[in-house]
Amino acid sequence: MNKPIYVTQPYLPPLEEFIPYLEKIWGNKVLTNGGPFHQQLEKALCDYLGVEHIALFTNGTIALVTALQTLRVTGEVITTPYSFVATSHSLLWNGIKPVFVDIDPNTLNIDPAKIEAAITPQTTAIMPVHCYGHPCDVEAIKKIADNYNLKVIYDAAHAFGVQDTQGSILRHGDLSVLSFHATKVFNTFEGGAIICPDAKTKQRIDHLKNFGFVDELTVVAPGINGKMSEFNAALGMLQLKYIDQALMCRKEIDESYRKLLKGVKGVRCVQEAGQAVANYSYFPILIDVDYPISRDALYQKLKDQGVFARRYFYPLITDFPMYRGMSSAHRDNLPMATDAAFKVLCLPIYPELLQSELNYIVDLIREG
Ligand code: T4K
Repeated sequence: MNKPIYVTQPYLPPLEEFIPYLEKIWGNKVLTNGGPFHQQLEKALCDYLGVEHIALFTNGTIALVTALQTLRVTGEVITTPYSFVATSHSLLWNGIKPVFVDIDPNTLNIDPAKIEAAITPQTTAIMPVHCYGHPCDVEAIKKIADNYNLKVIYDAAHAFGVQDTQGSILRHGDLSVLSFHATKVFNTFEGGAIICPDAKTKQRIDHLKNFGFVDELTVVAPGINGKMSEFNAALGMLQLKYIDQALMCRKEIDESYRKLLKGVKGVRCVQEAGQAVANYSYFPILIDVDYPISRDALYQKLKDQGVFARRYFYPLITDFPMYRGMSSAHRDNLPMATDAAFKVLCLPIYPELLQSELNYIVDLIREG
């Protein structure tokens, strides 16, 4: 292959279609602070995602940090080590101690059966991740949270558009947080959002993302600047027009990988976790010991041939220096997450990936 094949490539609508949006911004000179595109995108995303309230953010990480502030979470929060480091960093930014529990080896999401044993008098919340857009066991998590009076904040960075049989996966928990980063299914270059259940909570989030301002003279909390700009919101409006098409392409790629990789010894495709509507945001495979070469050797081989697969999520969050001294970070406490981190490889998946490129990738994997 002549051109490199990355793990993902952002979808961009035709440039000329963005010009009218820019002309509007240039015309009214409202660049940020909840302007018309910001308002339009909040409304459009509520409609598209089937949720009641959404607050847009400059990125998913600031949205996570603000979600914890919104619910005044303190003390200890139970979370997963098998995620992007922003999940637990958002806890440290709030002076909260992450307590890591292991994952379910099938879904690679936090294992609800392990949560109860990690609860202490300091525990105030659970922060699970819908990893790769595969829904967590939301019912089991809710039961534990209700029993122990804990808040639940879902890191739903990967879960744009995912639905269970009753509707959006984002309606679960007290809050859900999305990322609209360039590498995500739906992107606004940089961006993110908090989904919340009621108007009062949305108002608190809106204050917190705007320095805590309620009006010109009143500041009610030590808020941050987390506002999405008009440029990003306008781009979001345009991207929404193409999202169904993009999801359809991803579905076809997912199906093609599953078909072609079937029967390749030592290669396991991660199962879908029973979602009614999936978003195919990642295509993780697990490289078992009976594959002819190691996961890292395969990663390097693909790279040498211009295929930039990624080992999401290796190293585990708990292997980074700011976490590894914590007792819950010990590998003995996290055997399933450790195993997955050493086996996983996320293959390229994005709307414009060609079938010929996919065949090329699969052929390289088949060769071993
Ligand atoms: N929670 C979870 C569970 C998350 O996965 C993330 C982000 C967050 C929270 C935080 O949300 P944000 O604050 O980011 O909104 C990427 C992303 O930077 C990050 O957003 C994402 N998760 C994470 C899983 O992946 P990198 O360092 O692997 O990205 P990078 O720059 O190596 O990009 C991967 C490939 O994508 C490149 O090889 C080429 C392609 N690419 C990337 C960019 C940025 C492009 O073609 N164009 C681009 O502009 O972290």
